Amino acid sequence: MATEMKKAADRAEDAASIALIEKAGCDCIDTCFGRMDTQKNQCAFGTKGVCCKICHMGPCRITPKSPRGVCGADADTIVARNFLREVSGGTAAHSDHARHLVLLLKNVAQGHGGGYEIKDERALRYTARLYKVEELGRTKESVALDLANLFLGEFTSQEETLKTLELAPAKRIAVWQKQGVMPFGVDRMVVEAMHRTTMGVDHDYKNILLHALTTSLADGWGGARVGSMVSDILFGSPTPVRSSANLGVLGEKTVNIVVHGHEPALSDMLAVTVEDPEIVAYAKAAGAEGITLAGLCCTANEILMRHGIPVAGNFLQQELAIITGAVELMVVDVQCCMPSLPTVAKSYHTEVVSTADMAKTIGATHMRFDEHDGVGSAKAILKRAIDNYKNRDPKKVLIPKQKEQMVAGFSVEAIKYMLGGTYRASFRPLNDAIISGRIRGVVGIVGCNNPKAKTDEYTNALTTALIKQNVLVLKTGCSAIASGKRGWLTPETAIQFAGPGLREVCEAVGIPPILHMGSCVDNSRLLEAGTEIVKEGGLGDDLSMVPVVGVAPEWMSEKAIAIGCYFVASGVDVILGHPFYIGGSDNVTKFLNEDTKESFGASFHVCDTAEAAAERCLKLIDERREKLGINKKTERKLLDMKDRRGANV
Ligand code: BF8
Repeated sequence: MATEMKKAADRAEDAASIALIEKAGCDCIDTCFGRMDTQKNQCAFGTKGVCCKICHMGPCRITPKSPRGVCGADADTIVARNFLREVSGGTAAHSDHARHLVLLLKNVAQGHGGGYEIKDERALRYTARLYKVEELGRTKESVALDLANLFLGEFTSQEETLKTLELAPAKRIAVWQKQGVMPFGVDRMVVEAMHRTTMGVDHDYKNILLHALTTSLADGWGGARVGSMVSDILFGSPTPVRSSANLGVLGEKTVNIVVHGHEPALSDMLAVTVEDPEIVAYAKAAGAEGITLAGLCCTANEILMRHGIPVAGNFLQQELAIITGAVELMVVDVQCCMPSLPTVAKSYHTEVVSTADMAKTIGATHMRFDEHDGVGSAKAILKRAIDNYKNRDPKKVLIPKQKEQMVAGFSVEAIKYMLGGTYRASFRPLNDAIISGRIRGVVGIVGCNNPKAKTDEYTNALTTALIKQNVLVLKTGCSAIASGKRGWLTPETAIQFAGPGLREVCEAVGIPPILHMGSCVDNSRLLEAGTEIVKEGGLGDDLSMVPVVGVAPEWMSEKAIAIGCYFVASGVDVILGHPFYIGGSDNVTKFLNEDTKESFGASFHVCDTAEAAAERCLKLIDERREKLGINKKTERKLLDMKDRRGANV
């Protein structure tokens, strides 16, 4: 038993996950942690990116003895092609998510929104002005229709580059033009990526990698950015909201419904409908005290930011949520939903319900979500969960007590208001704090969990080290949830560990030193924040000059690769906790980790520990401060990994 406990404690940082990994062992449940052990001798060719199965003369594997595939492709071509396909997968995921939202906006504008509405008319009109869509004196519906049609063009445009690119600083656009990476429509870019990488087309690794960067820009300055903007219009722009995080949010005596996935249309409707008196009465009639709706992964972030719905956990807690034995129903839509969920659920009473026709899993009940009748679909799901409450077996229930308070909802607009007040909303105070050195720089920590590493450990250690060094940390995705689970997303908690300059600014403004900015799609908000800093002035005229860095410590998804690429192509250095599958090609590795510095002003870096990543972040920030001539305005110390009491962070 002692050995099992140690193993569980090595797999996750938070006590709730540890308790449930141990319970999984007792209940004989196969989880991703155990499967990681089974898979531990993972394919060395895949890891290096040198396995090619693009045609059926193969699969070919590159080794010193066989340096070319049957067609003659070398490691550079094969590694670059595999990489481009991964970037395209990530871009497609974010962008298809955005497309669904744009189509919903169009339906709402045409009067058949099925219970959805334009919740944030101010965001609609602001966005219309950004795209030069006439809005003065027009109804919100007619503005929304024009905007929706314009956004659909961002997917289908064949000959014009994306309009959303124009939201970037002028100097960055000039870099993209010079490098030839201005994307056309998202769909064209992804199709072209598949064409280029099919047998016998693009063999020049540099040309292939430039298309990877082009495709990623169609994500960050296309699909993802459009997704965040339309979400704000339809569901409301996030503003700071208090809630709680970790599996302790589940109720002992309530019907527990966990919503998991990414697209906010269904989850937002569930968040609204769960308060419907008819549904509340239905739950009480079933013997429950009420309903607890909680989120997992990025869907959690969407409804947390807009409704304060509690977060059950991040990516590696999806199976653990079911293992609590207290979840009546888990709703899944698209992305990051493990195919194992219905198998885990078989040992409990939990019903897994899939809702997107494009995302079905054997063993899950499929209840197609009909956006034309959003309320009806949401009510049907909620009632199904309530009907399942009677099947909960108290002997199988373990709800951990961990439930930390958190504040989320820091959209760029909300940060502006916090910094400058309602009438002078502006990034000026942030720019001034960076220039004076009270804030050393800004780091975006993003991305997933990965069972190759101890859940949340790297992410949280890095966050701690950075705020100690007066670095403001912006977070999205499962990385943001990691801070929430640690209890560090309130203005009162992490601030004790912040350096004096950062602390002073946060206390004056009333914000935490770690800002939860949303889901993975909302990484585009980090680019938006960087652009606001550039526009505000005093920190250079391009993103490649601002003292900002991106880090993906525990990443696992193709989406993270696309995000990393659009950050680098936008001039923001990116640190990875573990490398891409590119180690089989020195040329590809050099292109991404060195050459892009010359052409785009930023590159990838790999740091396998939080300490190394913290040091690299500070080095990169200080280099930019030096170039801006503001590095001497603050006392600089190399990273001290001890806190004020001398304890290791
Ligand atoms: O899109 S951070 S594990 S949930 S991929 Fe997935 Fe990674 Fe979480 Fe959201 Ni993003």
